[in-house]
Amino acid sequence: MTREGGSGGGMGRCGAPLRLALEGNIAVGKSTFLKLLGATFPRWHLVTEPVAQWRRVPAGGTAQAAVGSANLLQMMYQEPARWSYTFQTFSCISRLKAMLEPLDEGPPETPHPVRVFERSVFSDRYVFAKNLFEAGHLQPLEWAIYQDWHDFLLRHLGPRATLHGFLYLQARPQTCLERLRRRARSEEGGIQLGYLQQLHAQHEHWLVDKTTEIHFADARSAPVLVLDVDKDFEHDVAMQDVLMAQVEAFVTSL
Ligand code: UDP
Ligand code: D5M
Ligand code: MG
Repeated sequence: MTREGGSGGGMGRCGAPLRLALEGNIAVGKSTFLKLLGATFPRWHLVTEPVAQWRRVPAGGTAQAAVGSANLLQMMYQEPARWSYTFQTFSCISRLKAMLEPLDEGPPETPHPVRVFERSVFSDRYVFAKNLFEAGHLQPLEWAIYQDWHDFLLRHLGPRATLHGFLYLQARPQTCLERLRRRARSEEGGIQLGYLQQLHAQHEHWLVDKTTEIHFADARSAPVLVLDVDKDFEHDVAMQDVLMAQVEAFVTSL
C-alpha cells in the first residue's frame, strides 16, 4: 500500500462518521501511530490526546492576581493520593470536549469519514481510574462519585459519545518503558516498570480477555483490533504497511 494511497472507505452506519479510539499503554507509540494514520489516510480526522492542556491548566487566582498555570500531570505523578481524582475529572472532561467538537464540514467531496481519538473516556475509566482505585490512590468515595458522573454523562450523551471500534496497540511493558525513557517527558521520570505492568494488565482485561465489567452496551460490543507493535514500527516501512493494511481491513469491516 502506498503512503497516500488509502482512502479507507469508512462511512459508518447511517452515513455518520466512524469513530475509533486508539488505545494502549503509556509510550507504546500511539501518537507516532496517529501520524502514520494521517499520512496514509489523509482524509481521516485525527485527534491527539490533550496532554498539553493537562500540563498547563489555567490555575485561576483572584481578580487582582492570576497565578498562572498548574502542571496537573506532574502533580498527579508526584502526589497521586492528592491529585488523582482531580486529574480524572479534568482528563475526562477534556476528552469529552474533543469528542463533541463539531467537525469542519468542508466541501462535500472532502468529508472526514473516519475520526480517530488518541485514547477515550473508556480508557480513562477502565484503565487509569480503575487502576488508581485498586492502587489506593482514589478513595472508595472518590471512585463511587467518579463512576456516578461518568455513567450519567455518557448515558445522557448517548450516541454522541459512542465509539464504533477500538485499535489497541499492544507491546510488552518493558518495551513501553524503553520508549518512555527515550521520549523523556519530564513528568514521567519516576514511572517504574511495575506501573506499566499494571496498566498493561488493565488494557488486556478490558480489550483482550474482556473480563473488565463495562457499563455501556455499545462500548462492550465494539470490535477491537489488536495490533502487535512490540517491534519498532516507527522506522520500519514494511511493518507500517502491514499495520495500515490491518487498520484499513478493520475499518472496512465495520
Ligand atoms: N517509538 C519508537 N518506536 C516505535 C514507536 C514509538 O521508538 O515503533 C518512540 C517514539 O519516537 C517516542 C516514544 O517511542 O519517542 C513514545 O512514542 P509515542 O509518543 O508515540 O507514544 P504514546 O505515549 O503516544 O503511546
Ligand atoms: O499518555 C499521556 C500521559 O498522561 C501519560 O503519562 C499517561 C497519562 N494519562 C492519560 N490519561 C490518564 C488518566 N485518565 N489517568 C492518569 N493518567 C493518565 P501517553 O500514553 O504518553 O500518550
Ligand atoms: Mg501520545
